[in-house]
Amino acid sequence: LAGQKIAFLGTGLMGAPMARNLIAAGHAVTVWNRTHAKAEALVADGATLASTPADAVADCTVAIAIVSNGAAVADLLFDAGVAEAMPEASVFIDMSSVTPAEARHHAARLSAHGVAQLDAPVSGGTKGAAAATLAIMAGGEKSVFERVRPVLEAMWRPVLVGPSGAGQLAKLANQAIVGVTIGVVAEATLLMQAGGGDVDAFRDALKGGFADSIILQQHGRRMATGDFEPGARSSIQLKDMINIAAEADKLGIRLPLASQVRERFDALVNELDGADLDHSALYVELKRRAQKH
Ligand code: NA7
Repeated sequence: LAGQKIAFLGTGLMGAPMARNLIAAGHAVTVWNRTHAKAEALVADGATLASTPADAVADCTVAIAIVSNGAAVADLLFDAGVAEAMPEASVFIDMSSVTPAEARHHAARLSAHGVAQLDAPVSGGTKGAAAATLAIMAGGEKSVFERVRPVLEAMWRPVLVGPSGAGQLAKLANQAIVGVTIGVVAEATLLMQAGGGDVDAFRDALKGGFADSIILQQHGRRMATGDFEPGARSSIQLKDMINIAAEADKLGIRLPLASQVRERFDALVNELDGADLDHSALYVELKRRAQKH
């Protein structure tokens, strides 16, 4: 299935390296981004530039979007005319993180245009996107999933987790683990620092133990060095934490740990001006909280 005509909408922090990997896998990739310069940068890698999202998808077999949230996806699909312009029997893969309800709603509206949707949000951050080692959680029909699986494999490991919306539910569960883990890695780092321990040696010592994780190593390192250049923005982690709370509410369950962490991300974004800092900057908010007066 190499050589698909792929339209790629949204070449932000995640989208740009993902589009590069699709080109490297031998697909013909047409790119569009709201801020045009970010899409233009991919022409040197072999992408074709489209001037509107509708133009980008006009003769595609598969369209992929990875934009900020569900409202941005709806803008593209229904205001910018993507749903209308998608060829009959093409597949729209939404790799953005949106709510399960939004995913199901978009899928239903697209099917009226003869277009199938797969929700396929990812985990692995910009490093995973660049290295083509993204975990991909897909929701939709099995036949559609099988059709586009080779395309997704250019980005790593797609797994079908259920019907439409299930990929987004898995992503929310994933983000609960990410958010809470970042929080506890920050608290562990603060504990070590308060007691005069060497935090770099600490992370090294924990390698391979029960508490080891990519978050301990990658995000913990950022906390130690104060490097909060965004790999994943705090504003986006906050969106996920809000969506987790809303979904839990809808399902009638309480998630007290995720809810604590949502409040801390809210403070980071809205009190400390941290929207565009990496989500590991939760450390800064927790450090502020750690000071006893
Ligand atoms: P970024 O780097 O903030 O990228 C967000 C992208 O979404 C970027 O291309 C934006 O265009 C685009 N965007 C945002 N709003 C719109 C609207 N209304 N219409 C069209 N395009 C829009 O985030 P990431 O790459 O880290 O994350 C993207 C998704 O992956 C997100 O759902 C995460 O949760 C997971 P811009 O360049 O600002 O013009």
